[in-house]
Amino acid sequence: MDRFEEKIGELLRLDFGVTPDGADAKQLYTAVSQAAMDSLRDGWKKPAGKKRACYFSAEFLMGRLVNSNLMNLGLLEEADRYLKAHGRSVADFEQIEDDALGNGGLGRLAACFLDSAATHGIPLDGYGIRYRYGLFRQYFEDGFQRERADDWLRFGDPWSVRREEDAVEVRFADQTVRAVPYDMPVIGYGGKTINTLRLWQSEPLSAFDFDLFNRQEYDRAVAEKNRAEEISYVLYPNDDTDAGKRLRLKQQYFFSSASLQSILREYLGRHGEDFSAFADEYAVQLNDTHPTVSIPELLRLLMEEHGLCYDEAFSIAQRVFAYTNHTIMAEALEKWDVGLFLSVIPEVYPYVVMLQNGLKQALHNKGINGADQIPYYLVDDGRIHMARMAIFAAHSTNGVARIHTEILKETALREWYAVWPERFNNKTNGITQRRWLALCNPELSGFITERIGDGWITELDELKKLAPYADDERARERFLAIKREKKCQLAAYVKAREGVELNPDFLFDIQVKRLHEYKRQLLNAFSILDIYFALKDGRLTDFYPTVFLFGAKAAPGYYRAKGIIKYLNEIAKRVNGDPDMKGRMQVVFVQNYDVSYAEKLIPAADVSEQISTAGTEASGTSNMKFMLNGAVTLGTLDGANIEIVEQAGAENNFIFGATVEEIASAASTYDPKALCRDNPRIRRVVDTLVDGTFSDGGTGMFRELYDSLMTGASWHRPDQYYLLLDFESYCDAKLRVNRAYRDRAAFARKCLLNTANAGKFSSDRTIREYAREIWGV
Ligand code: GL7
Repeated sequence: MDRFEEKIGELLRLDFGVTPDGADAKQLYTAVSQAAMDSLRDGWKKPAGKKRACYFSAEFLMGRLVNSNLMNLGLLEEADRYLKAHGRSVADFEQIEDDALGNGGLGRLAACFLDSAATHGIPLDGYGIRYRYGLFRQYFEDGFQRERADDWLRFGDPWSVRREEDAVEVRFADQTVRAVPYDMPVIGYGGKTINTLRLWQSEPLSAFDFDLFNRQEYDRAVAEKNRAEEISYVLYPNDDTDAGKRLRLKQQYFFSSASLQSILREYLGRHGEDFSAFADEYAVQLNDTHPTVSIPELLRLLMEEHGLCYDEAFSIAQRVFAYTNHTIMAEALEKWDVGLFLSVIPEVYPYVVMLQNGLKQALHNKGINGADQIPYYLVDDGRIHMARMAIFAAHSTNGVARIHTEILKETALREWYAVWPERFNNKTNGITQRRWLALCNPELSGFITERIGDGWITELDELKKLAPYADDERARERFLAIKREKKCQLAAYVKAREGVELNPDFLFDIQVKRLHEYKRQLLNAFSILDIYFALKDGRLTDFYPTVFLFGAKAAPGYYRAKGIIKYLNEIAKRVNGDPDMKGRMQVVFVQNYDVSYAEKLIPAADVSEQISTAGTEASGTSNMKFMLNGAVTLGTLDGANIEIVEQAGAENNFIFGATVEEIASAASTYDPKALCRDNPRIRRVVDTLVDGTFSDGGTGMFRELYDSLMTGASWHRPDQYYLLLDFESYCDAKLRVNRAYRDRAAFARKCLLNTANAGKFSSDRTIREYAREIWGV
């Protein structure tokens, strides 16, 4: 027995008083995790004298850490062997909750970046918030979404270390709190580099007011504590929308200020008050506008506490900060009401004004009279525009897929691009193949490694060598057998979680992502109904049996998104309850889609639904995960889909719908009412929202959805995501995939070519581009 196993036994004995055979899953999880932590303690130190990059992000959607950490440390097999010897396995850790401190793509991207940087020896640390409650847990009640708190800490947090000595104070107008960091090791594959994810927890300056307590004023005694803890209490469940709330601004300032203070403290320890090397030692990437208040805060710290003048401070800030834009959706670009800002962090506001003046001067120097042009105001109409501030004060602004960056330059941010074109650059997103292939699909990983070796685990471009196997009959058969195996595993999981039976011989067509109008789950619903009616009417006779799977959380306040969930659940009830559909078609909406569910769903997919309105999905990242696991994309020319098809070949995917240009030119003539009137297929499916086919339980949700398509809300046009414009081409494409699936060998070839060409979409490639082109590390 080696050191690791000994340590597990010892921890079980000392912490829980149990033997390995008597321990439950949670105790084993804790002991195995702590033993692994123990093994890396020596390697977890910041090497001196190197520039470090800091990823400031309000979200890190890490998912379950135990398996990935054990894998990266090279302990996964040993742990599993140990557990098996005691009648258990790492699969038992599935009951341990995910670490869901993020909403969706933006937070998961941050997690993939940390994994990639550590794997490739890039010094990158994450800085964020240790939310007490992560993204809500979802369940359905009569087809309606319900939410529960995500109490992720109830299994303990063996992967974090509280660093009392590094606590700092953060000051607001109405309170001062202690920010206490919890550090998590970010372990690169092979365990050579260990970076840090530092998450801040908000606490009161003094735990408890004993004076009040003694006077029996219990409520007031704990009130202060509660008010402090409130700041890091819960993640805002909004995805691609701006919360615009006071508490949200507090959260942003809280972690921005704490992170900057922590970096400054480190730097001062090495250099004293000489700031000349600061920008050579730190780069800070702002993940969306959420941490942008870091810019005036750094100015404040440098000027007020260290006596620098504005020009010196600004020059440092500009060299340190870089900004990533993740969306062009107007409703997601953060703007803070000046009054609110002043009431929360009045001490920071003067620095916003200085930046505004600095901008005016900079524009003047370029011969532009910014004062005449609204887009150049940082403070405009009583609101502070955080994206504008980031573009002006940072040296780099990047989009997250080629088309997204083009849209930023040509449309969304064109005035800024005109002034500072050199600041704009693209960094197409990526995903880590360690979690999204090696860990979630050991069967396909084994298949690949047998044929081309395991170099792909750290250099995904190696997958190119797999391409010739797409023409090898035996390889294709093996691939199909693995896909079936993954479907069986998913079926068992779905049976246990949802109580629904899936048939592994069906085509698996999957759309999993946050529920949002622009992602067009409603269009998918319409196409399913269209097929359903065609099957019922006997118009469609050669349909290959298909299960349409959905997973999506709706922001709790997003009424329409919740209506779409209810509608899909009604469709599922109808289709699955119809004896005519037995063996032909099934619709399943799984509950509480999260990282761990994704790890089961994605490897089992034949078809990846990526159907956003062209120009709306900045990049998407699940599209890359499906591709890597050998699914074909049924999608629009939007976000990274464009680059996926470019890599894997249009002939191996199923592209449909209007392009960005076509959407733009349809804008003035598009008439959903007329389409409904003139096209009986469209009319029939859309009418199910209002003709009594389905019940929304008397909520009026379906009528509201109908109206959103036909008349629009007062502030925008009807069907602003052009569902009905793309309806026919989408349905055609869906049937094209379905027919293609009958020729299993030809379909397997397409799937394999998708996997073989996924190399570009490794977050290893992305993070190296950030490191080289933005941070200089
Ligand atoms: C997002 C984009 O919507 C998504 O397309 C992108 O892949 C992701 C990561 O860059 O960022 N922007 C955003 O606000 N959220 C996203 O997922 C929540």
